[in-house]
Order: sequence, then C-alpha cells, then structure tokens
Amino acid sequence: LDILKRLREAFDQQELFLVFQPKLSLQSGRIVGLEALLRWRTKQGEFISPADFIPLAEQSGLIIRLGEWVLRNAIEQLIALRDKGYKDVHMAVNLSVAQLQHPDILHMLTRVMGEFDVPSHFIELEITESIAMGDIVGNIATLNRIKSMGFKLAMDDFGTGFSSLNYLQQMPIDCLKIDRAFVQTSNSKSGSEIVEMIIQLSKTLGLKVVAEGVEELEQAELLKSLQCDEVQGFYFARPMPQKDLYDWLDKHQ
Ligand code: G
Ligand code: G
Ligand code: MN
Ligand code: NA
Repeated sequence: LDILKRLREAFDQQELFLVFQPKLSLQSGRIVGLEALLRWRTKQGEFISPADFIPLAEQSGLIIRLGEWVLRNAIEQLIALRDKGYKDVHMAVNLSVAQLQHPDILHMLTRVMGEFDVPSHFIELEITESIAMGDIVGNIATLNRIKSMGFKLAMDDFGTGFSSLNYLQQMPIDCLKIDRAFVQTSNSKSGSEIVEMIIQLSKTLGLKVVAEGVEELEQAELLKSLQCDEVQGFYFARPMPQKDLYDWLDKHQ
C-alpha cells in the first residue's frame, strides 16, 4: 500500500499530468478527437503506469477526486484547442466503473460542465465492459442520465470484457472501440475476420467504430477497407503532452 500513499502525495504535489492521443478519421485523415490519458512522473523522474496505479485509485476511492481532476484538465485542454481553431474535435476521458457508481457522479458532471463554456457533446466518456458486471440495471440507468445530459459514451477495449450482446444492445452508447489486441492480430485471416465482424456489429447497432492500437500501415489500410470510422495508435500519433501535441498538429494537420 506504499504506492497508494505515494499516489495520494503525487496528486497533492502535482506529479500527475495528462497526455493526449489523437483519433483520426480514416476517410479524411483529419483529427476528430483526443483521448486524455493520465501519467505519473515522480520527482525522481520515475514513470509509473496507470495500469499499476489506476486500480489502486479505484480500490481506495481516490479515483473520485482524481477522475474529477482529469475531466477538468481535459476540458481545459479542449477549450485551448477550440481557441486554436479545432472546433470539431472531441475530448475522450476514461471513466472507471467506480466513478459511474459513485452517488455524486451526476452532480460532479453537472458541476464541472457548469465551470466551462463548452457543449457536453464534445466530451466522450469511455467506459469498459466491466459495467456489465454487478448492478447492470443501475449502471444502465446512470448511463442514460449521463447521455441525456448530452455526453457521448464509448465502450472501450471492446471484445475483451464481459458484456454480452444483449447488454450491448441496452447500453446507450455512441461508439465502440475495438481493443488493440484484435487490431494487432488483424494480419491473420481469422484476426481480420474478427475485426470485420466487430465493425459490422457496430454498423448494425448504429454505432461509430474506432480501432485502437494501430501500429502499422497494413493495419490502417485493412481498417479503411473495412470502413472503420476512426483510428488511434502509435502509427499515427502517440499520447503527447500539450506542447508536443501542438507541434504534431502544426506538422500533420
Ligand atoms: O495510457 P496507458 O495505456 O498506459 O493506460 C493504461 C490504462 O489506464 C488504460 O486502460 C487506460 O484506460 C487507463 N487510464 C489512463 N488514464 C486514465 C484515467 O484518467 N482514468 C481512468 N479511469 N483510467 C485511465
Ligand atoms: O484502455 P485504454 O484504451 O483507455 O488505454 C489506452 C492505452 O493504449 C493508452 O495507455 C495508450 O498509451 C495505449 N496505446 C495507444 N496507442 C497504442 C498503440 O498503438 N499500441 C499500443 N501497444 N498501445 C497503445
Ligand atoms: Mn480508453
Ligand atoms: Na483500450
């Protein structure tokens, strides 16, 4: 639990920051959105992965404060980009199931949006299939309220979790994100057929479909031929701090 103590201190001492990874339209090649991702760099210069500290933040409840901070910072970044002329770009923020199930979630979203002059449909909240475990009915009800506030909802890491197609149909989501595990095996026949199937499923359900973890040109070309809507991955751009993001935009957009 030492790392949890350090995480609390890191939060107070501003060792946490956000990086932003572009999402591109496969048709136009233009940036359509960004995903905000949390990073922790200690004063000693050590990087600690969110894969290690997010679960601790979730178990300890710290994710509630941390998640609000992430949302606020991501929106500030979105507004800065809008001021630069990127008016159609959305900002995606990961939302833990612990945040979704917190009694204050709707108030928190209302409070934060009230601080900024940006329409909520420019904010996309990424949830995972773990919301299909536990209180599914309650989770869907909360998602419906969040949706009626205007936020967009995306199902992250799709295909790796526990949601059945039955639940998927009941989720008020706008977008499916194909997990990078499927993108990375898409060079095989069965791998590409799975990707194709997920894209078809998205279209059947009327959802936007995004492929994550695109690392190679061949993957991007396959996804384009299968009419995947958007891509995200190291082949196009890594998650970047603000300054690098602006350099990338100047160079590539
Ligand atoms: O960026 P990276 O691949 O290292 O992220 C690892 C995991 O941490 C991913 O599953 C990602 O969704 C999660 N993560 C990163 N930032 C946040 C955040 O702000 N909130 C939540 N809940 N999860 C995050
Ligand atoms: O679980 P979630 O989809 O929120 O996590 C996103 C994570 O995926 C981020 O930590 C990001 O660093 C990572 N990521 C983004 N693009 C790529 C990629 O092309 N390859 C790999 N291996 N990871 C990626
Ligand atoms: Mn995500
Ligand atoms: Na993912």
